[in-house]
Amino acid sequence: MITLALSKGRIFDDTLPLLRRAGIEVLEDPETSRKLILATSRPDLRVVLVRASDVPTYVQHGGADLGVAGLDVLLEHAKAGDGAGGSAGLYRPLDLKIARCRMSVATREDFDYASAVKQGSRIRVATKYTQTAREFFAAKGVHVDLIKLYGSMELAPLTGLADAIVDLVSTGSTLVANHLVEVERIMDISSRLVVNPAALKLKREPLRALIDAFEAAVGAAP
Ligand code: PRT
Ligand code: MG
Repeated sequence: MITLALSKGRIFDDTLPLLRRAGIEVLEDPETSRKLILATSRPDLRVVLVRASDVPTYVQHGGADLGVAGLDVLLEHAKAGDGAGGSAGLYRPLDLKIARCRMSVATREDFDYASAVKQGSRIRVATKYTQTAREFFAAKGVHVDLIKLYGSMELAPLTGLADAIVDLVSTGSTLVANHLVEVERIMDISSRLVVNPAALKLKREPLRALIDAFEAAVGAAP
C-alpha cells in the first residue's frame, strides 16, 4: 500500500487533476465525507487528509510515503529543525507547479516601509512564517521584531499589533480589502511533491512509477 498525504482545500483540489491525468481517481469527496483516509481507483494507493503544515511531518516520519506541500510550509518545516533533521528526512523530487502564489511583505498604505528600512528602524513583523521571515530580513540587514501568528495576519497592521506582515498573496484582493499594500516580494511559491527516503528504498518500483506519473502529468498540464 502507498499512502499519499494531502491537505483539504486548494492542495487537494489542485492535485486531483494531476492524479486524474495519471489515471487515478480519488473515490471520495473530502468536502462531503468525514473520512480522513480516502480510497482511490488504484487499490494499492490511498490518500490521507492532514493539515497543510502537517504534511512534511507525516512524510518525514513515515505516516505517509509521499505528500504534497507548499514551499512555504516545507521551508518553515526544514528551518524549524525539530531535532529530526529538518528537510534532511524528505526527498523532494518535483515541483508540481500548483497552488502558486508569492510570499510578500505588506504594510498599511500609510506606513513608509522604504524609509523605515533606510533609517534602520526596528520593524514589527507579524507572520506565520517566522523562520523564513527571520532569514529574509537578516540577509537584508533589516532589524525586525517577529510576532508569530497562526492566521489572519492581515489584521495585525490594522490593529497596531505590527507594522508589517509576511504572508502569501495570490490575487492580491485580500490585501486590497484590508487597505494593505505589498511592499516587497520575498519569493515565488508553488507546491512540491515530497517523498519519504526509506519508503523510496522499500517500495522503489511503485513509488518511482507514481513519481514518474506525477512528472508526466505536470508536463501535460495546460
Ligand atoms: O488552513 P490550515 O491552517 O490548515 O493550512 P493553510 O491555511 O496553510 O492551508 P491552505 O489550504 O489555505 O493553503 C495550502 C497551501 O496553498 C499553502 O501552504 C500555500 O503553499 C498555497 N497557497 C496558494 C495559498 C495561497 N495560494 C493563498 N492565497 N495559501 C494561502 N493563501 C491565503 C493567504 O494566506 C491570504 O490570506 O489567501 C489569502 C490571499 O489570497 P489573495 O488571492 O486574496 O491574494
Ligand atoms: Mg487556510
